[in-house]
Amino acid sequence: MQIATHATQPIDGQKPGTSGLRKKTRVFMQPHYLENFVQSVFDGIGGVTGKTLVVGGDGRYFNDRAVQVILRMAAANGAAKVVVGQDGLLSTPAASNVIRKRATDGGIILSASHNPGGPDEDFGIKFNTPNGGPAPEEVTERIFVATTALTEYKILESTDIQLDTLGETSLGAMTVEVIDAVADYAALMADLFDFDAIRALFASGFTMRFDAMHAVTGPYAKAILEDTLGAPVGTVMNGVPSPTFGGGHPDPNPVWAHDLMDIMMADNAPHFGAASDGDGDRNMILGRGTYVTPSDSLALLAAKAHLAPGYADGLAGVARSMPTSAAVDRVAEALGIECFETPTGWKFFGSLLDAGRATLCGEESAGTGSNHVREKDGLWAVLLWLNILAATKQSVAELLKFHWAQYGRNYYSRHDYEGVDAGQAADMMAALRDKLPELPGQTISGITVTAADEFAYTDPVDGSVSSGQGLRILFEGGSRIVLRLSGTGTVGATLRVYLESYEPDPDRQSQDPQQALGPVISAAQALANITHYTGRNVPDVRT
Ligand code: VG1
Ligand code: CO
Repeated sequence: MQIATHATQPIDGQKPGTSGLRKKTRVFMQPHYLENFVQSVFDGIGGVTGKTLVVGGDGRYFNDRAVQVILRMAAANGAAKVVVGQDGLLSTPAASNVIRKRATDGGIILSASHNPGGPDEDFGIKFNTPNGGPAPEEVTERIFVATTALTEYKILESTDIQLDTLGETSLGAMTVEVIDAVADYAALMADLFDFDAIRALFASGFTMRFDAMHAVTGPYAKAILEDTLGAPVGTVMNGVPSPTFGGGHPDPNPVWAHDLMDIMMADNAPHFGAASDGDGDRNMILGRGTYVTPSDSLALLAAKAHLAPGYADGLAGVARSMPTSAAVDRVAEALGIECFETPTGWKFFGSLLDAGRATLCGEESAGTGSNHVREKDGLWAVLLWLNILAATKQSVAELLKFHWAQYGRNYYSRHDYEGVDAGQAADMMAALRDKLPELPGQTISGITVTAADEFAYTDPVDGSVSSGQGLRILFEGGSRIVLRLSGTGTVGATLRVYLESYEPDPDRQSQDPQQALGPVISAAQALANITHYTGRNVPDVRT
């Protein structure tokens, strides 16, 4: 087999965003596009000579082709070994686990996560460092710099490598090991949770529905929930991964997981419902007739995690992304543990987890996870909920109600304006940024601003600084508006408006969130002139 060195030139815009490089699939399929980026990843991490990498993806369209290219490029660049999930599949948390468990030099995950898949939809690629976590900004910056100076890439000329059979094969001088995508991950979950108690719960007639949204978690959920924990066959719906996710958005929120929502809001609903996203790192939690916001889920899990064997010693600390509601802050205060507020994106939790400062982390975008891996983990969150339900014998609705009665309720909603004009969105943010200094003391829609700033973060462990992480306006009584532009979209700009208010009175904790947030929603409109800049009267998605 020959190593071919292809001359190439830098391609514009290969800059990783919130979670890796995401583009239209057809962009990735252009000549040299994928190869350029993969070579830049290798160059950006100091080469891969003698290294061992993990590769896998969420099974979306082009996953199979991209894996073959990465294997041949790794071989040509002198890697010793690549560990790859069977058929090129690995959920993001499972990949994180394999990277850590085998003490490898990192991994490449192919996914555009919750974005739809297909030839006309989205594809993505991200590099995870040896701790199993998303590359921090310093590393993604080095990769980006490499993309801007690239002159050639190396690839081994070979036929496709068979990825459907477990075991080791050679590719040139490199070893390819095909592993069961589920086994190591399932073993880790069995270590963390009381599987006997969850088994007993299902045996007692407890029912649930897990919507894998035609994405990568189907095989994981079937193996764990149905085959191991005894949930009836059919508990997992949409459980066969499809390259186009059945034509939907594999985004576990009430809008895109509406089939599951309908089931859970019906009279004879199962006791528990959950969904996960394209690459298996997000989760949506539902009870009978009850939707749990991700921010509330994080807070409740923090309050009850000690009920699971893996967290019986309690939590060292918790961390949430800045736009996530302050519900978990109240739990941390009651527990007397540290609570960190980080920029959006899982990469910012890594140093806190590595340093043992945080045990649980979460984001309002349906991401929850812990120190068991270095990614958010959808199925993990579902199993922790199941463990808590088994231990408390309470329903999801009861758990939430008692939680709010104890800590107060943080009403929360995110309004997304998708695919808006990028220039207009930037203008809107600039205009609001200019206004921030004069806002404190002003009363808007009946609520008074106490502080307004642009969020910047200094990592308490490594001292790295990240600025420009979202505009936030705080009001008296714990209400808050945050605005930021998405770093995962592939068309125009997506504006995210995060809305929050705090209600300590149990008699006022069962309002409709959109109603409870009314003053905050009108204040956001008034302050940012959203309709003017986006041309929309209403958001595209409300979660
Ligand atoms: C979104 C979410 C963020 C999440 C990121 C990756 O980013 O808001 O919380 O970490 O997606 O999630 P943005 O920049 O579009 O707001 V996933 O499941 O892609 O890996
Ligand atoms: Co994801």
